[in-house]
Amino acid sequence: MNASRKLLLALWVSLVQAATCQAQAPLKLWNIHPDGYPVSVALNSFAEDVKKITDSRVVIEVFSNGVLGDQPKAVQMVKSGEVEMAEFGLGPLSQEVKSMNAINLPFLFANAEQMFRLLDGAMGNQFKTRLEAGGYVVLGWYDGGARSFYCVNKKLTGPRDFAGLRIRVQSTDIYLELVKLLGATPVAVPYKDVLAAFESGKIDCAENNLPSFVSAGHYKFAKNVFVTEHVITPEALVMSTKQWAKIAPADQAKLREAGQRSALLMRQLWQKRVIESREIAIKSGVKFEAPTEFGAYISRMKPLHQKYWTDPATRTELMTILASGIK
Ligand code: BDP
Repeated sequence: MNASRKLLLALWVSLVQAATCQAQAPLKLWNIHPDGYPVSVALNSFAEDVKKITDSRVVIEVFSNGVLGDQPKAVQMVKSGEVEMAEFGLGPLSQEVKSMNAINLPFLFANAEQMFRLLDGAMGNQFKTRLEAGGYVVLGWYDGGARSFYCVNKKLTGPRDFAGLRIRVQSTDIYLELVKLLGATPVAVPYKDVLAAFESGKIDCAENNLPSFVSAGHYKFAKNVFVTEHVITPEALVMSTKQWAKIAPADQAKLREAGQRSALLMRQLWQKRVIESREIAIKSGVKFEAPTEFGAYISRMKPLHQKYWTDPATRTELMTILASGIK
């Protein structure tokens, strides 16, 4: 081949490459949280990381603040492949893969380390396999924090105080049951609408972790926090299984590496954010109260625990958790 032909060929190859790159639309990553929140920071860093390590073969655009829709909608969009990626709380994912309910039971873990020891090991890998079959490839386990109750005009000090309260929950079986067992009425409201529900008086209380309590503005209404830490839960960075199949195996491996790195970053940022959120809340007049003993709450949860202990879908996981000697 003479020199001018070689040059022509090289030019043609680079034109084709450029055209292919342009044709590749960025993958959409759904996120409910605002900029600066640990999840958002970790997702942006994930997107940058992926672009770099795949030489821009995989480009991700993060859509924060739930601009693509609320969580129930996002779950469906990821499953169908309409949105390629998302960072979800465990609730919707355990509706898909029943065995995941095991790690979302109330008063199971004392801290996130216990939970991550299991999730970063064989149990987490098994959940990943099942979730993949259900439509979600897990790229990293994020921290969903320790969730506690908070109310407007009502100070909770003991189990009896829950009677008759309307408490916002995610539309997930465990949360609905948990609130009922406390003697209150669960009201399922999407996360984005909780603030308005407080404002309009539709709910008396909600439950969440401290960073969400503050970043979503709930602390401006609900001035009484009851630190039950009833659920310590993970979240997950996931990719639609349908879209995953379109990624070359070498790049899939890179996405997994970057996902894990982003999860570790998120978990670090989380600790700091919890402390900062508590300070912001205290400064604005929020009062924190903690139960003096948990026996009464745990015994109220018996039917919930019994249900999942006898369910074959969760029994093995619960036995593994018990055998891991977490307490
Ligand atoms: C936040 C979680 C988010 C949930 C939300 C909720 O990060 O995934 O959707 O709570 O309560 O803490 O709905």
